[in-house]
Amino acid sequence: MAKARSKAKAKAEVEVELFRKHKDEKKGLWTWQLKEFFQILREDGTLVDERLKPPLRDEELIELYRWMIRARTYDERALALQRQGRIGTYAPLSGQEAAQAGSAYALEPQDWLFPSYREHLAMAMRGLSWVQLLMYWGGLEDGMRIPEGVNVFTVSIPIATQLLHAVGYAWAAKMRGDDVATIVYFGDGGTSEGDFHEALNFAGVFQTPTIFFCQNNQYAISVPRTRQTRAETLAQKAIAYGLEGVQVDGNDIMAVYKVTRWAVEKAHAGGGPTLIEAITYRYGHHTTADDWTRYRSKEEVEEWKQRDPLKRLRLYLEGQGLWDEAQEQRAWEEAKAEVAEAVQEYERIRAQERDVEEIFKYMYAEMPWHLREELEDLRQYLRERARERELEEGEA
Ligand SMILES: Cc1ncc(C[n+]2csc(CCOP(=O)(O)OP(=O)(O)O)c2C)c(N)n1
Ligand SMILES: [Mg+2]
Repeated sequence: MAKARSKAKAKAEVEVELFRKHKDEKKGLWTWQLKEFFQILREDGTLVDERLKPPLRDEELIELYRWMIRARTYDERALALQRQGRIGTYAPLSGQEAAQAGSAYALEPQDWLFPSYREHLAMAMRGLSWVQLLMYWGGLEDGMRIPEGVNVFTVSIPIATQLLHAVGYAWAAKMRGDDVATIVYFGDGGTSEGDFHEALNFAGVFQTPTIFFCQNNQYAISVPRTRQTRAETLAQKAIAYGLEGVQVDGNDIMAVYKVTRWAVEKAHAGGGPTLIEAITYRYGHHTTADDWTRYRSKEEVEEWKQRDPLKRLRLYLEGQGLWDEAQEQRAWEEAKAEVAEAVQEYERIRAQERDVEEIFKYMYAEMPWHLREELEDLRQYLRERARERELEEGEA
């Protein structure tokens, strides 16, 4: 075990050297950690430097590409379901597939993932089904009853609260001597929350095995990144807390995987936390309750689509002779069928009779007295309403 760890550490050091050397040609020693933008796979599907390619097998790259296709398919379908009133509010992820797939794939099986509300792909890759995700967005409480063995926490709607959960879990694991790291996802806007600073500070002091994964998608609803902070990068915020911070091309799955893998290996080897800023973009609305045309130009969105994470990996795979048009078509068809099946199953579950107890029952192992009281109040209210309705109908 110790040997494996020191080997992993040595490997991580080599990789760090590679990043530095690669970047040092232009700027100083610290720049790759602070300001430089780490990229391996260019927009046109070629590699910046052959030596930077992460140790992923061809089949793994294909599988990652398939995951991104599934996610985009799910995203488009979920958006349509919301417009048809078949699920509630929905937060689209399109554009951020590489950031999520590359980072989630870098984890060890025993690691834990703490999502915000946009991490459908990262959650699915860690074992949560599309059906459960649809249940959550459809307002069914048990959508977030995470199955045993799926190391994913529940969705966090309050911005940045999940960072503290991830640090707390990692700290507990460290105290228990468990070989577990945590990864937590948040946005550019999340870095302005007090919770972000508390979490990074605590993680630095107690050297918790935590990967802070910021998907900088340029906006917090309508607020652009430039209004979030005067700092040149979000990654550099790590410095104040004594952590390492890396800025990576979030639309480049190879770079995201490599940097996250380095941070995961470091965390498991006792090297403490890392802040990763993944530069990316959401193509769609913040949520279905938003309208991006009010604060972004069509040109801006089109420009980002030139850096599309799927297109880039597809070009690479085609260039390597690993992928062709027929496989492409089949992959989209398979994804469509998979998502359609999930939608069908979700609607079957949604049509079932449900009890209001569900609203209260999943927060605690045993329902505390105040929730029991609220549940009784609600039942009482519903009984009264039903009686009133009967009377009204009787009179009519
Ligand atoms: C504590 C808190 N304050 C405000 C909100 C309302 N709110 C929801 S999403 C959001 C913007 C978050 O932006 P960012 O962190 O960049 O994440 P993104 O949605 O872009 O992924 C805000 C302000 C909230 N959910 N929680
Ligand atoms: Mg954002």
